[in-house]
Amino acid sequence: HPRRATRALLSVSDKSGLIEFARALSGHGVELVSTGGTAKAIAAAGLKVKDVSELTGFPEMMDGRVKTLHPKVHGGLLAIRDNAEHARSMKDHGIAPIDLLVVNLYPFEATVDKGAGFEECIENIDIGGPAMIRAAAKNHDDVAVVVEAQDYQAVLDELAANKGATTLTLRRRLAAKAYARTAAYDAAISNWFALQLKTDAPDFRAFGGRLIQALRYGENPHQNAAFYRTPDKRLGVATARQLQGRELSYNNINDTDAAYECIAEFDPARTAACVIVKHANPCGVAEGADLVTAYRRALACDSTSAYGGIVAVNRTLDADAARAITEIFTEVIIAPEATEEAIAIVAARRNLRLLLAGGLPDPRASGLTAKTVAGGLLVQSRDNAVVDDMTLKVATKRAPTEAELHDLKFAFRVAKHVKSNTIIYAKDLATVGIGAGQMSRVDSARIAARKAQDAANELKLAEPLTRGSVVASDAFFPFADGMLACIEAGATAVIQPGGSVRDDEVIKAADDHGIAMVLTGVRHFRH
Ligand code: 93A
Repeated sequence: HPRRATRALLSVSDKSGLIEFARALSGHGVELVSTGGTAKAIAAAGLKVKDVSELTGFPEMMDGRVKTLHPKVHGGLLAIRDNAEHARSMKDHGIAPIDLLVVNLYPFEATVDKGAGFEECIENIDIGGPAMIRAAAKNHDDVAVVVEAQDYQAVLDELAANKGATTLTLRRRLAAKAYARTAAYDAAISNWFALQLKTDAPDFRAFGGRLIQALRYGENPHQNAAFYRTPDKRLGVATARQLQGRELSYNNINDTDAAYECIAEFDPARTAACVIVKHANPCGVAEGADLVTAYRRALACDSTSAYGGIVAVNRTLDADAARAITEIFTEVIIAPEATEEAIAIVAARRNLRLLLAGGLPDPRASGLTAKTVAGGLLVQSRDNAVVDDMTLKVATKRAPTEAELHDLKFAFRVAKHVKSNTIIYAKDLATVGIGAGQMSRVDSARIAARKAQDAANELKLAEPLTRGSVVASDAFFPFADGMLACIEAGATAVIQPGGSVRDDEVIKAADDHGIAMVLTGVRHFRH
């Protein structure tokens, strides 16, 4: 499929490298056709060039808005060369083939970046350029399309190597690039346009996202914010349907994401489960025979913090669960689906947001997460490690009982979704104490135990539920002290990654107290 380049149409805003390229094309016997400014530049260099208005029989008009939008141009780009009917149309209408298209677009992005006003940005939306690029790329069997100066040399190399012809391989590569360019160009226009409606929203085009909505404010009222959707189709807060309630805030979205990512760890075919999140950390997580039981058990862990929280469930939200959840002030409910009855119950709380995600995301799926740092972006693969896939190693003399093992896995599953340093006490597949975000693991262990004591006082229990619980730590215990604090709170079994230089010391302390300890070999830091 080599194709001789006999006629080239050049129409470029960025004229760097143009003259050298045009001269080399001329040298290969390629006829040059060009739009106004480009033709002028080529002619000024002493090269022969035909003006596109000579080709179309129409002047460029309306401030250049209409210059190449003509069948003589688009027919020349789109005609299939070895199609008899296309050839006849070309002959009937005097359309000459264009074998090489060289276009770079009006500098829309640069115009926005330099802070130009509305009208100037609009005027820099290229119409004819993308139309020609898309036409030539569609017809890449016969036409080569170049959208940036970096590719001039590759074309010249091929013409030199193939007696003035291009190969299909190069034309396909150029076509793929051409569509990437027009897609990015239109994305830039649509993002800019959306932001015109809310001018103080930050522009995060760098993330390649599409604006979902400009938010009222960010983490605090003096910060501007916007919500973008990325090409990642993961089910969750960005893809969910909001059935009712007030507009989501920045913090709502962040917290709802934390809740839904955590609940996705609980396979709905195995168990019902509920997660309550406050300030991006779970404050109660529980499994149960049904959603309402799971919710009540999750709530019991820390009912004080649950006020104004985000509730996520892993099965279709039913009426009983909806009724229980709406008993206290809740900001958001997110579920895969909801029954008509549950939707009606939630509707009585007009401000409460109800989001239906359509399903649960796969906790094992790969994907990227990003976090900004000053002047940069930190990108990493998602933490998609799941405790069920880990090889658990018993490190102590005593192995955990079956009940302890179930609770240990439950606690480690939750620990993945709590900010480090994380200590989770669990009993009967419910959290009974959560220690989050402390700079010292010992503090997390103590805070979680104290919160369990508070819950016991509120529920008028004789002793905190940490008595006879199990405990999970998101990372290894650097010293025995953190684990000893857990034992003091009443934990009988421990799950942790292991790998500290003092593992021996930690394991010996566990053995001294008759504690069972399993090591996962996998860490769940979350900062
Ligand atoms: O305003 S346009 O969208 N209308 C057109 O018909 C058209 N054809 C080419 N802009 C159009 N172009 C663009 O003109 C090209 O994409 C290129 O960026 C620019 C080159 O113009 P000149 O050769 O006059 O400098």
